[in-house]
Amino acid sequence: MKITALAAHTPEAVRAVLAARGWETQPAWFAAVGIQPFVALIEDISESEREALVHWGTKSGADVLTGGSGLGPGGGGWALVAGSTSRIAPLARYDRVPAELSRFAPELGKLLAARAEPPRSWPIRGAELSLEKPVIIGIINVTPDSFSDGGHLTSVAAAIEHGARLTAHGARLLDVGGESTRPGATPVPPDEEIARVVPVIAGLIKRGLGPVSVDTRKAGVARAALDAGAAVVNDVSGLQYDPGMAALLARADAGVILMHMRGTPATMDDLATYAHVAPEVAAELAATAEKAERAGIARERSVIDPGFGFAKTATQNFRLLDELATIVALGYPVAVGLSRKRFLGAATGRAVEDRDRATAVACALAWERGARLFRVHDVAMTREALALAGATTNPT
Ligand code: PMM
Repeated sequence: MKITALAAHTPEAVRAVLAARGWETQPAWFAAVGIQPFVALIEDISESEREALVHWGTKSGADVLTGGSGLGPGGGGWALVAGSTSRIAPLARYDRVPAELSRFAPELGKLLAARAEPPRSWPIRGAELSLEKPVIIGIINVTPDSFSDGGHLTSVAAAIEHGARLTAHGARLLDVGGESTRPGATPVPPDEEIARVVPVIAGLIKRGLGPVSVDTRKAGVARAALDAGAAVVNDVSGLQYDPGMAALLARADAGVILMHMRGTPATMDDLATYAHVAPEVAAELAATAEKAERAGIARERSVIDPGFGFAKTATQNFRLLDELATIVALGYPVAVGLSRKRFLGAATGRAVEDRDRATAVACALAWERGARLFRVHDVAMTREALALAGATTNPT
């Protein structure tokens, strides 16, 4: 007799075992995916829903842990439902569960569908970026005060040259920003921001570089950037800062990056209060993405970003990176901005100008947890780390 404990974090191990024993490709894959663990936290449920879940768990072989009062607006109770995906899946079907549990079916169905069919591409203006391979977004900050490279790109020509270098190193999108959003940074008037970013965007496009993204919270700046040829708007405020942004983006055919933050760069450090950071950021990002869709921005155009360093302490950033799958589970492509951030210095002891190795490793960890877009300063180093991560997790 021989017993082997297989790797459980990927369906690949089970698939390989079944394939080697003569299973057809598709059934082997479905069986392997069905065995993958699925854990859902269900909140605001009633006492009777809790009881019905416990009963269902006993019958179906899923683990169900519950607690809470069963009082309050939605019920106030909670349940953790855990087990293999195939055991949990019937809970997402009206026709397979008792009536008391049918309220959970639509939301669970969405989560299971998102996991089974993650987005494979991202439509932006004039292009469709495949997410099968990492999308590296090269940073071009044209600000006198950005925290990590501020002041280096003082002329339009230097910024365009920088864009050419990032493209040569493997960037698939160039993100041009004219306003620093580091903690405590002072806002830049829209005219000044436009004067900084538009000549660079126009210059990059004239040189055949890009596609180009504009990093702005302001609708007026986004409009000027789109007029200059930008294909993506990267709004670090997640449509919170400028009430005109959602309507502008609904009219444009651009890609949109919706980042999570609380407050503004001036106030965000005081708002880093979470009982459990990943589910709370996920819930706030889901609300932002729904707001975008309600405003008329096509769902498939939205990428979400948990906003590392924005209204998060170092410890919260580490938890968020480790639990990034909670954000990925929402079903949108996930972008991460880890480059040179302070929490990387907290782990490595390295100064801001010496954090590109830590950035590359953090991006590889994020890829493994499901992130597909990586906003970085040093494209070449991150590209190597992601080539390795991609070759490991996508062996075909
Ligand atoms: N971080 C910064 C600026 N823009 N955009 C997205 N989508 N995600 C981020 O994490 C993010 C961002 C701050 O970093 P910088 O000053 O080095 O550009």
